[in-house]
Amino acid sequence: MPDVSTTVAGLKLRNPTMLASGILDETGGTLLRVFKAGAGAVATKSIGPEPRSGYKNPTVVELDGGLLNAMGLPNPGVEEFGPEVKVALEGGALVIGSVFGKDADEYALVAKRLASYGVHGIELNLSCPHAKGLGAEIAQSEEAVREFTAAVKAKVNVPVMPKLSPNVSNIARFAQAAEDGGADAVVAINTLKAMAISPELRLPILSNKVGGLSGPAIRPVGVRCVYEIYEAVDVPIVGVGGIETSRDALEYIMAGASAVQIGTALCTRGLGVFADIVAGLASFLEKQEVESIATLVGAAHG
Ligand code: RRO
Repeated sequence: MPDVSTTVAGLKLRNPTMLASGILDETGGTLLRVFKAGAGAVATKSIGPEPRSGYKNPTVVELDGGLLNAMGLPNPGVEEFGPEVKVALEGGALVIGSVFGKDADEYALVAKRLASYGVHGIELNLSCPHAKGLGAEIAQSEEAVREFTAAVKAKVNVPVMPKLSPNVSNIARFAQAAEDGGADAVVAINTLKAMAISPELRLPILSNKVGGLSGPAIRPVGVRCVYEIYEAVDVPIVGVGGIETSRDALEYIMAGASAVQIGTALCTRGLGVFADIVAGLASFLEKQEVESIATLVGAAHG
């Protein structure tokens, strides 16, 4: 049996699939359900210091190649979220707590609180494509990425993984900034800044007008970003963006990802997507007579 396990920033995952932040991840029950369905780890919805209701509807619209969303960081706040993390951890899930805030101190405070609940790692959402003062600007500043990462690293003892934005001209420089700040891994990519307009209404469909595009349409962008980051940093990469099948996952892995996250595909393929991808990876390894998934990380770099 080929070895599909992977290690990311010291975290041993039974397989390289993870639940991406933003879907089925606001309660301990759903996080645990996704883990039991086969995910190697689960990332929580991005959690801030206080409860937030998010934007008015419409917050999501289905497009040809994926989903466009502007949820507006809805979340129960870090204090309320404690019992949810506990449910997921007690059920045996490997949990990555996703964090946002308005400044480096808030990120550090929320990360510290999540770490105190026992999460195995922290993902820093430095890349929400549309929330003013809560990600969109941080994503555009290499200095902010470095500073926020360092502030969180100083407060927690679990691995810290900044999630980077594709909405920049050179994502590799942002990955280097994260590495300089002490990141243990980087996650790439968040959604692409985008808009859809209703011709009948003559208006943008989302209440926030601008949102983030996810799903198969963005996969080649994500693969390119991971490929560029792999050549620029020494830390592990978690690839995300449009992965639906084992072949999609293999593209990211060969571009340089040690693990991959799956989000939008849960809407189109259901919870079975994790087991399907893992089975496909195992069968690919067997056919190619490769012993472990780890050997394929970065294979496309020649
Ligand atoms: O909540 C959102 O609207 C959202 C977030 Br925090 C994010 O990081 N990426 C995205 O597409 N939507």
